[in-house]
Amino acid sequence: MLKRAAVESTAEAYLELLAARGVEYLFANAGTDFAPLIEAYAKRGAQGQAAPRPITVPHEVPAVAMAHGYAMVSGRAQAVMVHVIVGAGNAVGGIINAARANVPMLFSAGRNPITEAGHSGSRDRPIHWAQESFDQAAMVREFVKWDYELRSASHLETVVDRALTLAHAEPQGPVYLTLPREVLAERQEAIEYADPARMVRPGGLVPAPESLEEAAQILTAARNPIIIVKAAGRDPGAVPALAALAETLGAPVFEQFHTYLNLPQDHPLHAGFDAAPHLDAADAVLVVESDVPWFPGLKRPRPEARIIHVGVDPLFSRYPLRGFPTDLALAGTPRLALRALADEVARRANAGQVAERRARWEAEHTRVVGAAAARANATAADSPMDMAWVSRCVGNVVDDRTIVVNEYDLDATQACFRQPGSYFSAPSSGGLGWGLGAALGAKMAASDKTVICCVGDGAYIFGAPTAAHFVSRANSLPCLFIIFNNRTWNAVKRAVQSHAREGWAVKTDSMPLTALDPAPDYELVCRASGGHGERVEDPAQLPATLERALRIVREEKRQVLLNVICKKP
Ligand SMILES: Cc1ncc(C[n+]2csc(CCOP(=O)(O)OP(=O)(O)O)c2C)c(N)n1
Ligand SMILES: [Mg+2]
Repeated sequence: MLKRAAVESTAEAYLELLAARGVEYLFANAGTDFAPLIEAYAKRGAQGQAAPRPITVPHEVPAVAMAHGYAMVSGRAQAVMVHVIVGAGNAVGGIINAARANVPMLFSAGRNPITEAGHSGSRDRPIHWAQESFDQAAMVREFVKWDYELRSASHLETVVDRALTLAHAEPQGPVYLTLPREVLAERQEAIEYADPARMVRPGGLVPAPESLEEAAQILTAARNPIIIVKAAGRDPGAVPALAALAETLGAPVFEQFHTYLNLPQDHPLHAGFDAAPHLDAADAVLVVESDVPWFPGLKRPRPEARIIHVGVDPLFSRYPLRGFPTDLALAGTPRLALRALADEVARRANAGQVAERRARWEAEHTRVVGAAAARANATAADSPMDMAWVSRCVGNVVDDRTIVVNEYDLDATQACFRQPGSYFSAPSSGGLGWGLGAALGAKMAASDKTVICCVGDGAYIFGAPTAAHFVSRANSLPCLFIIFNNRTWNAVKRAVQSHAREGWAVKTDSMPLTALDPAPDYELVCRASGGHGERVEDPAQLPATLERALRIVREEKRQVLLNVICKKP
């Protein structure tokens, strides 16, 4: 059906169309390039017309991370707009994260006025010369699936629909649209567009039947098949499919470097988070949505082990170098591919063998769970606190209505995540500063859930905390922020220790460029935006403090920050 809507400008037509296409939010960090858009928002606000809700995010790092967090929970791409090349510069790390995590996003930036005079919107500030670049999209082109510049209102619908369709098509990821000010400012009378859209993303993909048969043959012929998974749970529907496959095969599942919940942690075939000790014994390895299933330089499967990769892009074609052996690659939507593979396996599996393996791996599950608990309990009285103990205490307050966003220091082995879509950790691209914004975006997408954001002290600073706490208060997004404060960039310190085990830095106990001392009173940063903030030093008090913090978040609907003082490594 063709819909016609009266609008005053291209900017307004853009808002009309984004709303019609289901884009609920525009996370924005504005500049002079926004003038026509802000004018259009004001007009539509005054007249009660639909538009994506504008969210002011006063730093690009949390702005992009919020869109990331929203999409990772809801599955729906949102719009982000930043100020020309300088805003895009601040946002690039977040775009890299979204690209590597396959999170859909409509990333956009204003483009400096093109003309020096003669148009409404022509240049009228010194920045309009200095902020032009030869190729604005070049800055992010390697990390977006598509980029384009809106050149005229006449192709607005095609451009917006293509942007959103491509972002949502697998492998999902960010797209980039630049919006020149003259184009946004152009006067219009109306926009006509198809409603609903006539451009849709492709449906799910199932691997070819002969590939599924071959994979099932390899897996059922193996005596000791194992499954390594990292990010299948990006689609919550893949979680039961993976469980079905593991059960049919009697194979263990290792969540290796996992960024999503892939299998409930209390599933008896959940064998923990480290497959390395089991690689020698494995004669078939099924690698599911996993860019890095092991480190070849440290520990790899035996050369004769058969290796199968499953994923929407099992070759990770955007990675320059990735040499993991691949005997078979099944390209497909994990939810469908794993289910289809489970069906093929069921036709061939030997029930006796499956039962024997299952019993063996269930015992391993019990052992792994017990060992994790013992590790944490052994440190329960340590002060400053051990991160295993902090993780255990946080894990204990997680219920089925909780989402945890983890940037670094929560040790997931100490918790028991069960619900698909309840655990998210930082993308392996590691662009720091993701956690705070991702948690706020997650809270926006799931307002009925409790969101706990676990960050290292380093990650917290990278997340532009004053901007994040501002957004939390301004938009009523109460989250519980927990800083695992070791006053150190321990990841960097550990890298030095393994680089030169007996080197100068280790021997002299001097580690320049890794300390975050003297640590700020981080709790005050949250209080400055109306939140509750506490420093926690007593390990015995932590459980009660967490309960109290959650009551404030849930009942008073205020954000809380706990600055948990941990051992300095
Ligand atoms: C934008 C960016 N800058 C620098 C790094 C390098 N880096 C990786 S981890 C890390 C330290 C993180 O510190 P913290 O959050 O305190 O966690 P910890 O290492 O102490 O566990 C740094 C600086 C990065 N990943 N991203
Ligand atoms: Mg730290």
